[in-house]
Amino acid sequence: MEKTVRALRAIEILDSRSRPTLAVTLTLSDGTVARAGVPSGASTGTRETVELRDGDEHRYGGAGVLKAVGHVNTDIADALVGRVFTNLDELDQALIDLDGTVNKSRLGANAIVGVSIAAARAFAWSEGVQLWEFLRPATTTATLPVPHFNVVNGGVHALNSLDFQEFMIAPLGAPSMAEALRAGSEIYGKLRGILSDEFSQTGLGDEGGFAPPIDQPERVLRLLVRAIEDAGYRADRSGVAIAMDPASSEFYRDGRYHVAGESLSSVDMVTWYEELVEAFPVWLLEDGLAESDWDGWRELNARLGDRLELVGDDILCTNPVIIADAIKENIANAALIKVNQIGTVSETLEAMRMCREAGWGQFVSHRSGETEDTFIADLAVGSGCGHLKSGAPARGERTAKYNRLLEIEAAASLGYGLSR
Ligand code: 2PG
Ligand code: MG
Repeated sequence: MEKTVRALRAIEILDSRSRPTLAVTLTLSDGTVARAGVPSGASTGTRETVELRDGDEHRYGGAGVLKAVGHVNTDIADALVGRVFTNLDELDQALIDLDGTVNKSRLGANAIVGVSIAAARAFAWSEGVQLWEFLRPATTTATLPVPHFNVVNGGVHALNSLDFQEFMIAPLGAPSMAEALRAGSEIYGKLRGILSDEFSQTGLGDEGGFAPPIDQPERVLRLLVRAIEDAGYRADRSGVAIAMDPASSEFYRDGRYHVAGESLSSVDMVTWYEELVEAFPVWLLEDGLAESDWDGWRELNARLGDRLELVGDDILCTNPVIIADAIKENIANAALIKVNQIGTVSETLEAMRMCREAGWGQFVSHRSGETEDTFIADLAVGSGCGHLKSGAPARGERTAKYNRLLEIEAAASLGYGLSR
């Protein structure tokens, strides 16, 4: 496969939180045109690659991305246009070399990831295959992932006083993607009713989940179990289970976790999680401890690793170098996978390969700031990783991914779910 880039162009658009981001369009010499929208996070790991923002307070409070747009349209276009690539790795390596920094801070990881995603899509289409087929490593079986619907939002994603950032429902026992989506939507609807009976006001968070005025995680978990059962599903791993992302780096200060009105040590946190897992059908815990608390993570994995999927997000940043350390140190059993944390599709696939070979889970994820781009749906299918989170079963930028999964399901006969 030889591909020549004929044109590359970026513009500044808005993401789902009304902040600027990039849309990138890449054209190949065979006429294939592909576009990518760049996601952006709020609860970011300190070792994520650098998202370049203009810092001009007169535009979007400094959050403009015209510099990153300029880098795509000048430096990157100059380096790629007219050049022949035989695979995506080569193109991604050209981007990494051109940037020349370890954290993609010169050109901006937001500029680079937009080009990488657009290129992956263009290469796939130019080969006449679906994006998920193009992304599938030779050794894996493409699978429709269990959608993890984030139905209650807190932390930095919402204005309520709930410290835990995400409470997700996961139809592990659904027979298909279509039935999983139906379960998510029906439970979301029941939850809306329950919350409107209990509270005079319930806002929405950035990922489309409800943001009720609750500060105790136990109370949210009780409401979720009720909503799952009211909708006619079993609240357990054979039906609909629960996943949580406390995003605990956000409330970790001076070696303590300042959460739900208390100040807890990492050991206290692990004990609390053990109690929650006893009392509720929680099957996955992401960022249960902070990114700098490696000793805490080791303890967490030793005590809960055989009962829970323990996913590292802020602590791993989809970074193959950090993931290699984490595997060696045995501090978790799964990694969150966000393409813009590391900045290219090829490095993301490498991070996923390392996890797969170590027997670790890979949980593909959106960001709190999203566009209508559906790349992650194809990534989750092609990698066969079995699960994906893309927010609530509501709001266009979230449902775009779930609807793309329905499209894939309708067109190809693939299995659904986690094999583990
Ligand atoms: C997370 C993500 C996505 P953000 O913490 O997992 O849900 O949030 O994009 O704000 O980092
Ligand atoms: Mg997270």
